[in-house]
Amino acid sequence: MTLLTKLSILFISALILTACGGSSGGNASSNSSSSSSASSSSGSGGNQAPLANAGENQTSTIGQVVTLDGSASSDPEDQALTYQWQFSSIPNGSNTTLTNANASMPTFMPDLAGIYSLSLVVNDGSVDSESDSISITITDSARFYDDFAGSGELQNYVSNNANSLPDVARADGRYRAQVTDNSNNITLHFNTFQGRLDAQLVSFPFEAIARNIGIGTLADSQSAASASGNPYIFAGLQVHVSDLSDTNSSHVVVGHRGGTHNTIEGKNTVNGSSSVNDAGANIAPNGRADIRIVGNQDRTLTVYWQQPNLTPSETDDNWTLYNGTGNLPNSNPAFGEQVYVGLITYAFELGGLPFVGTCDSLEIIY
Ligand SMILES: [Ca+2]
Ligand SMILES: [Ca+2]
Repeated sequence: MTLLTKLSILFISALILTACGGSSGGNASSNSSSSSSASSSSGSGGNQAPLANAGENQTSTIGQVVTLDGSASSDPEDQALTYQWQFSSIPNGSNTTLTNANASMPTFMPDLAGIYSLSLVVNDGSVDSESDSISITITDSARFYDDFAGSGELQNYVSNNANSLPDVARADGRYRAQVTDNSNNITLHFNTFQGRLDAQLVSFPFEAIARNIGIGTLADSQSAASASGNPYIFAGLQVHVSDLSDTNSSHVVVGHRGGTHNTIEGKNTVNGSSSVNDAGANIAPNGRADIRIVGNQDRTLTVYWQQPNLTPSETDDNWTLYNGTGNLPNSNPAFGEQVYVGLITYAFELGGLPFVGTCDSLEIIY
């Protein structure tokens, strides 16, 4: 082959590549017969490049699996896409890695607080997209803890309907809600009734533990309140939608439920309509139990209880799923990302009054 022939071939090849757009040499020869019609296309041979969509920026906490979502990526010709995710920056010292980096929805486990930046490139079988980027901001998980140390008013709570139960305080290291008046069922939590809630605003996922919570006498919160007359009197934990005027909540309370004494009651209230059941008579023989509510990533709740573990730092917990499943009756409300989680004490009508709601400590990790 003469030098002139070689130069001619190179020149002709260059013309063909230019006519095809030249962005993907691998397709140039196979599509050369249609090169004239592709000359105005941004891709090769009439094929347009796909569009990567790395999803919305997210915030989460250390130790919670983050799921990325590239499923809104697209291709003008609806060609099947492959995915290439990678970190563009992670916090100094992080050892995290992507799981399924070539899937539309890979995951990673953030191990340090900070910003995790990622890019996504998709490919339609012949052409790469431009990359799309996303930032995931990770914070330390937060912890609220109240051991009700000292005496005086509760501190650092949002109180809803505080007037319905005015006498709530810390008393020698315990929550003390004194119920002496329930006229017009003012303390009741049922259907559209909403008594007092003392709560923290937290985000899913979360875990809330109330220890030694339940009902006692005014003279001694650690003496079981009388069950004579089959009263409805309780104290426990409530999870409430972030709009406190909405009648959407779930709760788990300990006390007397009419003829079912010393029990744990579970309730879902959805748009002002309550579904309620209990865990059976005398499972909390002193009218008190430890209650644990896990708010899952999918905004459902899993409920546990145990006999009061009065020295939790020294003794292992031994949690039991509420009614074997951990589920409250029927469906819980459609909780948003944030909910209020806190303490309620309430009665139905006047039987069993006066009594106190009591609790040793409230811990919420979120
Ligand atoms: Ca395409
Ligand atoms: Ca305490």
